Formats: sequence, C-alpha cells, structure tokens
Amino acid sequence: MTKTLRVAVIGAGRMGADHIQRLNTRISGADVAAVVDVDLARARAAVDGIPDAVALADAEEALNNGDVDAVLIATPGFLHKELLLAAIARDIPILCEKPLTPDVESSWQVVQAEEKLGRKRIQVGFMRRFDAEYLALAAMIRNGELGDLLMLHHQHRNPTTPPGFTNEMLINDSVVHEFDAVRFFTGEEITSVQVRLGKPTKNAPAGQHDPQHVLIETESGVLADVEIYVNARFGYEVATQAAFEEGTVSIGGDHGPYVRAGGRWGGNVTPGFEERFAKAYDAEIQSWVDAALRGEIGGPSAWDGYATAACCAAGVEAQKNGEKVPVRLHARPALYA
Ligand code: ISE
Repeated sequence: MTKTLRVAVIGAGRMGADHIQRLNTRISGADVAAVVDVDLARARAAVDGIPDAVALADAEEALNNGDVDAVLIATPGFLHKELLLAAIARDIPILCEKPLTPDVESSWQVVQAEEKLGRKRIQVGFMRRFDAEYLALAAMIRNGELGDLLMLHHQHRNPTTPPGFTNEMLINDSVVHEFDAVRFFTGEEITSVQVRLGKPTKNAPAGQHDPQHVLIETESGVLADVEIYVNARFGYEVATQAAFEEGTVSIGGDHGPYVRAGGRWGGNVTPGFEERFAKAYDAEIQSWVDAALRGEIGGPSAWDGYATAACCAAGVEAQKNGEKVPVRLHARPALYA
C-alpha cells in the first residue's frame, strides 16, 4: 500500500490558502491533516470541506498530533525559525515558504540544526526552479549549446505591495527570488551585491524607494542585474534575458491566448504570482511530497535558504550605502555538498 503524507499547513493566509487548495485538489500522495492559523476562524474556513482535517490555533498542537507526518510552513517569515527548529526536532519533512528566515544569523542556526540532525528535511519554497521556462534555460546553460553564460538581465514587477511592505522587503521578500535564480542558473555562489536607487515612482507608499536596480556578481564573474519594481501598477511580470557567447535566450514573456477582436490585438497581463507561477507551485509541492515519501527533499535546501539570506543581508546593506557589498558565507557543510 502506498503511504499518504499527512500534512499540517501552518499559516492560512494568501500563500497558505493557495497551498491548501493545491494539496487538497491537485497533488497526489498527500492530504491536508491540519491547518494552523492564529486566526482560528481563518483556519476553520480553510479546512471546510476537507475530510479529516482539523483546524487549530497552535502550531505545537499540530506538530504533536499523531496524525501529522509533514509540515508546510506558510506563515510570515519572522515565525519561521521557531517552527523550523520544532519540526527538525521531530525529524519530519518540511516545506518552508521563502525566505527560510528573515535574517542570515537565524538561517545559519537552522542550517546547523539540520546538519546536527544529519539528514536534509527542509525544502525551501523557491518555486521558480519548477517553472518550465526556468528549467529550459537552466538546461541550455548546463549543456553549453550557446557557449558560456555571460550575463543575466531580470525584470521583477509587481502591481502593488501589501500594507507594511518595507524598503528592505524589496530585497528580502522580492529580490530573494532572483538571488536564488542566479545561483540556480549558474550553479555558483553570489559574491557581491550593489543596489542603485534612481528616479522613484510617485505611486510607492512612504518609506519605499521604488524601483531599485540590483547588481549581482557570481564566483566566475557572471554579472546579473535586477529591476525590482513593486508598485508597477499594470500587473505582475517576471522575466529574464540571458546573454551567452553564441546567442541570447529570453524567458517569462507573455503567452497566449493572443486575441484579435474589437479593433485590438493582444492578451491578458498576469495579475499576480499565484497565477504566473501556478504550474510551478504545483510541480514544487508534488516534488516535495514525492521526495518526502522517499525520506528525501525534492528541491532547494536549507543551504539555498541560508545562502540567499546572506545575499539579502548584503543587499540591504548595499541599499543603505550604495557600495558593492561582499556576500559573506560560512563554509558549506558536507550535508549540502
Ligand atoms: C512575494 O512574497 C513573492 O514571493 C512573489 O513571488 C514576489 O514576486 C513578490 O515580490 C513577493 O512580495
């Protein structure tokens, strides 16, 4: 008989609710066993219609529930560290939404706790690694068909930001994806980050300088730049152009349906990340479930979470001083070789 992973989802907000639906309807080999939210009414609404799933207000209670054998953490980042340490102590599979933790010191503590456990239990929710075009570009880089990769140009545009989205969050919450993407594409660590603040939009809330231009360098000297623009109004856009010795490759462009009607031609702009990366999220969670049932992880590790947290720390420093700030990393433990 094939085992089914009984998952506790912690956090029933925007991303948690999306993952609960996905686990309940599209993912095979897993069921939602519990939903935890400080807002119990929200947890109850999330389990409505899911057979045998309980709604709880306390994560500890879910982790101690004998019916739970894996955890998906989708709370705000400041709660991740304690939840991760509690789940590692129970030696259960963990899918943790990005960022691993909001600062580099706590991310390193999580890596050390997992290293002590002696096996990888944490998969970090960098879903772009499961996007079909990201995978196609990564394969072209690996097989060298266009020669060496030289530069990456990223555009990351959001329609608007939720209340409380600080200037630092442009780096910690948004550009963290590009830090992971650059590491994923190149297979190298990032060595420095610089942030340039140019002409801002008047549509940004007070305290946010938007857009920003982030310059990234990797171990072999690949240069990447990111336009992070989080109050772009028109919709959601994540795109990359890669420059190789023998050509260029663009991903994340608009897709069909392409409509000609009513005297106009074109298509629809993606409204947000849930729609833009819906298939990638499905593939990510399926890969996590399949791997968890084998006792493994099926995607980016706690080391990837830690390394990107180190890039974010450099990025936030660079936001403030305008300098090219080195990324400081501890030596990579053998567990993540
Ligand atoms: C959000 O938290 C995400 O993870 C989205 O993918 C990203 O595009 C957005 O900028 C973040 O705020």
